[in-house]
Amino acid sequence: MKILVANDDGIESEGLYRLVKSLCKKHDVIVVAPENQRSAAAHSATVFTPIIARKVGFRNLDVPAYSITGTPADCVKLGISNLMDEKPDAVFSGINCGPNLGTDTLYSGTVGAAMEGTINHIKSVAVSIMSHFPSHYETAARYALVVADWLGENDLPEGTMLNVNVPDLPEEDIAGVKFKRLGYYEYEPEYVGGTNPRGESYFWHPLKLLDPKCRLKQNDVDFEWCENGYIVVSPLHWDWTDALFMAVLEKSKALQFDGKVP
Ligand SMILES: [Mn+2]
Repeated sequence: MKILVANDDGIESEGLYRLVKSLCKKHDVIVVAPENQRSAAAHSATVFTPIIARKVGFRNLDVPAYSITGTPADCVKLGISNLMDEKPDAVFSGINCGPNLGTDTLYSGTVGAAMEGTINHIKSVAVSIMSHFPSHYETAARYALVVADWLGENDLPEGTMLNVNVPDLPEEDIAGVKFKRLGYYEYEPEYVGGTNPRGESYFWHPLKLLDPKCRLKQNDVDFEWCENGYIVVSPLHWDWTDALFMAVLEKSKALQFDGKVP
């Protein structure tokens, strides 16, 4: 397959290199990645400033690579529309340094890039490793190749991408693969504050989970399995519409409005 590889940790990221190194063994790979760290950029797009794209060498690998000033989703959109001669067969995003599970997927640039592939009708996959200081990229890289080979023979439903999280373990210690729904993460609500040297107030996200309080309410969701040594794959769809509640709203007379004064 022809695979476009993007990420949100930036062109220099080790995870991106390991993913490309694995996929290019069997597939044609092109890399388009942000020049800087763009984690938590979600699906944001650059529309009020131009995006600069620079063709760059990609370490010791003979693959075309571009470093761009845009977001992770920009990488995929620009890659498909301007940087590639033809549409890729697949988009892979990652390997993200750190998990992208549960409600964190809403903030994830790794997932945002993959979702951009999906809404362009391309089979797309986000791959993340569970540790922020990974020791075993090879496991996630190897499983990404397994998924790529599967995608060579199989389609995803229209509008659906795969979100893959891999424990930071040697291959032989992986317990198996589970297909699970997203869980709900709850963070420490308050930012850590202070005063900077110029006398201005600042607020810094503590990135601290309220744990295990919120987790106790949940059963059989993605992060539980991932923490127990399983690779977890979650199919995600771009359509956030709550169809059941839409039917409730349609029946609500109080919400009707026709512009006439009663
Ligand atoms: Mn990231």
